[in-house]
Amino acid sequence: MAVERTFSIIKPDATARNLTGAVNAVIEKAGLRIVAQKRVKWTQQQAEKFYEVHKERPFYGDLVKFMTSGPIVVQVLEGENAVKKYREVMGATDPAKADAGTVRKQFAESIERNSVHGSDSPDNANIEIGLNFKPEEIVG
Ligand code: FUP
Repeated sequence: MAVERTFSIIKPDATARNLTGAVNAVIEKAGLRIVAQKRVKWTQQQAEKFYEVHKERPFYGDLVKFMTSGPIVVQVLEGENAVKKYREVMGATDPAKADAGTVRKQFAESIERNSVHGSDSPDNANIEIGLNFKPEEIVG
């Protein structure tokens, strides 16, 4: 398996509780390298575009509101099988269903305020990285 990249977000519930470093420690302990990282605040338009796939879902409006409610940390993670590995590190979307030791089990407040995002496929990782980083911002 070749080295792969995935896109990660540390969400507003986590930045608000000063958990950026704690989440990063879990990421790095799992063997993923943070090869790009910046703290930003998304506009409504950025959040709507990022979550476009969920546009018809009942939680879409609240999700966009939450994701623009405070600072987020966007990241590119690199490693063997990075997409799948980071999904495992994050745990299930609903923290009540997440395995012990995962980021969401340890830190998430609810299914919406669930601390982190990670791409669900290599194709989506490329799209999401492209929406949030210029190539020169990624230093592997
Ligand atoms: P995940 O890939 O685990 O982040 O989960 P999804 O792509 O299914 O959902 C994306 C985001 O939508 C979640 F992180 C939080 C939000 N969401 C809700 O707020 N309510 C739901 O019932 C499902 C998802």
